[in-house]
Amino acid sequence: MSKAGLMSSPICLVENVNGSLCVCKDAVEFLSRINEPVVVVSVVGLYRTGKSYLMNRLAGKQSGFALGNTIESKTKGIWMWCVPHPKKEGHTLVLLDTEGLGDVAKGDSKNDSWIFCLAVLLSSTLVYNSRGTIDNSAVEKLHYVVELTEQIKIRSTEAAADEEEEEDCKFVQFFPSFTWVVRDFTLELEIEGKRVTEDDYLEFALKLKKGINKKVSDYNLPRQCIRNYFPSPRKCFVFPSPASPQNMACLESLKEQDLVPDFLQATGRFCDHIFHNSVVKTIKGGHRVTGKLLGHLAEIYVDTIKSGKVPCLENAVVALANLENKTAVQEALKTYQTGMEKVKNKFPISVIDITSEHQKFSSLATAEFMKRSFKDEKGEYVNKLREDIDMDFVCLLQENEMASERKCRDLLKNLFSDMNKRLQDGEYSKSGGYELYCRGRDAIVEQYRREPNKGVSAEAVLNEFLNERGPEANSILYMDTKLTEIDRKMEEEQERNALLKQQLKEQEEKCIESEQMMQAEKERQQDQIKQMQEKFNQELQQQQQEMDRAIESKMMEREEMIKKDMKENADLLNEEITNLKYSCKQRWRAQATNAIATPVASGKLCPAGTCIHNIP
Ligand SMILES: Nc1nc2c(ncn2[C@@H]2O[C@H](COP(=O)(O)OP(=O)(O)OP(=O)(O)O)[C@@H](O)[C@H]2O)c(=O)[nH]1
Ligand SMILES: [Mg+2]
Repeated sequence: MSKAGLMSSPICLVENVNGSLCVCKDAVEFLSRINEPVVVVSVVGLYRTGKSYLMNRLAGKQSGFALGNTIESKTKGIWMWCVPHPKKEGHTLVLLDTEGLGDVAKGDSKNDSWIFCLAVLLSSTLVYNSRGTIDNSAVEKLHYVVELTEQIKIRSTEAAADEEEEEDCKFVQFFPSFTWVVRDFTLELEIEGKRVTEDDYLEFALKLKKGINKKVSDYNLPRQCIRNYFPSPRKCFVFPSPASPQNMACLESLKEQDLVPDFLQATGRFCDHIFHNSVVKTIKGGHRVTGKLLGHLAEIYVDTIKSGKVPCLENAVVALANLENKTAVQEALKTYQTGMEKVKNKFPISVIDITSEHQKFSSLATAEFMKRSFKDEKGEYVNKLREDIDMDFVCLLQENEMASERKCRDLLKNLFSDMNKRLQDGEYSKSGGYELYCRGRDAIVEQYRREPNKGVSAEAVLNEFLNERGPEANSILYMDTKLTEIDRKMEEEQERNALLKQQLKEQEEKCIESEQMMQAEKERQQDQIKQMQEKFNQELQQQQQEMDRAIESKMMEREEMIKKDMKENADLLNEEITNLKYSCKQRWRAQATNAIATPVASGKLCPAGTCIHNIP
């Protein structure tokens, strides 16, 4: 993590005052400086169960998140601690400690549900912390999970209008992985006389009962919800009490050697698991969340909750994408401008040189944009970048032209200075003066043409210069007594022809230049289309991974059901898997058509070679 991202102690991310949630500006400001991807681990659970203490262990610190030593709940709202990820370089570990649920003194279960819901929405790993055992009462206390379907929407209202009710199975793709931590666990890990793992213990507690009566369905409901929302493999860790009863009162100040070795060993395994297996937080579509995006995400969700609406994953992604894509355009434009600023110092340069530099830096800028942008499915932002770059390029072309004009005029002025002196001395106002004048002038034009690096206006400036000197040549011609009337007429004709030739030369040069620019523009567009295609494939791949993860977890669930002879549930899961596969295929097909067709059809990004009118 960069120095800017160092945080000596936790700060409040979401305030909870009198039941009203509010994002702390300081925390968002802090996050906005973290451009690394974040692994977000949040802890939820009943109040006074040691959540803050557990989070301090994940931070590798004895203190940090405040603990309370009374029966009153301590943590309010959601607190955040950003630390360098201990195992993944270039990643920030964001620990979210939440307000304890079920505090009777608070008596606002709706507020509890929103805290739980925010922890789910913001994290990539959700740790559920409880004390004692995972019995039925412990599972029932996790009733907040049951409410999640009403509290989170995947798709926007418009997009969901033509779809059936949101299916639980889809949440699996976007929800964090789930770890249950049991504190002060004193039992033996044995089921029906056989030694089992902690994970088996959790799965045993989440086992569904057969039957359809109310009692069975009430029993099954929270379990079914946990299974539906949080994909297998779910993890479980059981910790013994951390210290001897007499030491418990001062747990926070105890040294490692005063803690129970089994507790140290279990928390060690837990921390290792979190550090190695918690993934970077992603949003719908698979885009990796940075600290900056996490801050925006918190604001978007809390504002939605405050306005009385239900947080929607898709709306959040669209809002985030708009924010991020706007910044991506600005950053990419800066890359182009910084690159071209150096080129400007070399002005005047040829068309070939300026267009190849322009091509190079606009390709770099597009790559920069692609790195950062996401969900720019209609190419709206990539086109905005292209337009901004084009506008800059037009100005640069003008500046290059002006620099060339200045240089060429100065050059001609210098080259003609001797001749001007001779003119003033009347050296050409004599018999045979016109021939002398023409020879001198032609030699200067030749010398001018030999001069390198004159830029794009060389012939135009020469043309203008010779035109300006036309009357001067004519008056010398008429003063030359050596010439007859016929000679003069012929010379005049030649003078006109020479000027015409010069004009043609200028036009020819312009023609070549515009062909060079057309070719460069064609290559630039091909490059942009290629980069868009690559980005599209990459996003598609991310979505595929998201879907694979969901399908895999459902398959595991199904295997389990088959093993446990719960055919009905297995059939249901089978249906969900088929639905997931089908909707995934449909989505890709739609996106593929959209992504490839839209930019071309809109005429904003023309297929190579058809967009000459866009050339500045
Ligand atoms: N018995 C027991 N006590 C613990 C454990 N971990 C922490 N404590 C103590 O329990 C008390 C509450 O710990 P916290 O970490 O503040 O608990 P919390 O869940 O964050 O509490 P709230 O923020 O109020 O919800 C403190 O006195 C801790 O020292 C544990 O594993 N077992
Ligand atoms: Mg706490």
